[in-house]
Amino acid sequence: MKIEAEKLGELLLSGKVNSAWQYLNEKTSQETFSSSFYEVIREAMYYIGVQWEENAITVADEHVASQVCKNLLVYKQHLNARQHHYNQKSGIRKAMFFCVEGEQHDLGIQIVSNIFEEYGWQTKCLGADLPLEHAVSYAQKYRPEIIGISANIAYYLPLISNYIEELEKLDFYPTIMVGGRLAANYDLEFHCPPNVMIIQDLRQLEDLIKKTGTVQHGNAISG
Ligand code: B12
Repeated sequence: MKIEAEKLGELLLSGKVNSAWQYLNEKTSQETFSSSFYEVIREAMYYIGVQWEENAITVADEHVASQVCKNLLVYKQHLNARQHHYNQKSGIRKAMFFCVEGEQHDLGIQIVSNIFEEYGWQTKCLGADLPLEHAVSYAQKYRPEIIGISANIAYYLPLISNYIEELEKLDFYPTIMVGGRLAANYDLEFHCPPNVMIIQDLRQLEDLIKKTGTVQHGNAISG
């Protein structure tokens, strides 16, 4: 995975969308879980993070790589939609995803939204930097079963708690799910109310979606 991630990282930094797409497909086409495709992207972006820490690249380079990633995710989403031929009528399970106000790291939440779509859910990904009042009013209108928030910078944890508190007041009791870099590296249970579902990685997420019968409103998975 390390070599693939570094190679993909370099392609992302070079801004070559087509080459990055080809390489990624080549390396993940044999995998059964579509999370493998996304995990290589995640590792490649983490490699880019290390390059930035070591001053080997600039913030502008990081932006280039992020933009290429966004293109890859949109293309993957487009292909998935064609392959799975979603039946919109049966796609009644709805989920919405976003990052809290100020949080710019939105590649992860787009990946999560893509994965839900692959399993036939109807999703809305509102991306980065969504103010609280807009998150609440959109949710009131859209009435998703699941609301997913991405947590990447520790500084935003108190804000994430505020969002959860407000979203838990919604009268249709959506399940609130939190994931992201912080969920994988910290014990987020201490920062979130007990009913919030904390997801550490994509395998856990895919397992959960497959067992959708056990996703309960406003509650943790019961197995
Ligand atoms: C790319 C990047 C940026 C881009 C973001 C572009 C974009 N549109 O996303 C830009 C250049 C804008 C940026 C800005 C900043 N960044 Co930055 N950035 C990164 C970098 C290199 C990669 C992040 C990324 O895209 N990862 C790839 C995705 C796919 O991974 P992911 O987000 O973890 O998501 C995966 C899982 O976590 C999960 N997931 C994610 N969300 C959710 C949600 C749910 C519900 C679920 C179930 C799962 C889930 O699914 C994904 C697939 O596995 C990281 C390095 C790193 N190690 O993370 C730093 C990093 C996150 N950034 C950091 C910092 C400090 C900043 C800045 C403050 C300074 C700067 N570098 O300019 C600003 C702050 C902006 C802000 N206010 O948010 C720090 C954060 C440290 C901390 N204190 O927490 C990091 C760790 C770099 C570092 N080593 O210091 N950054």
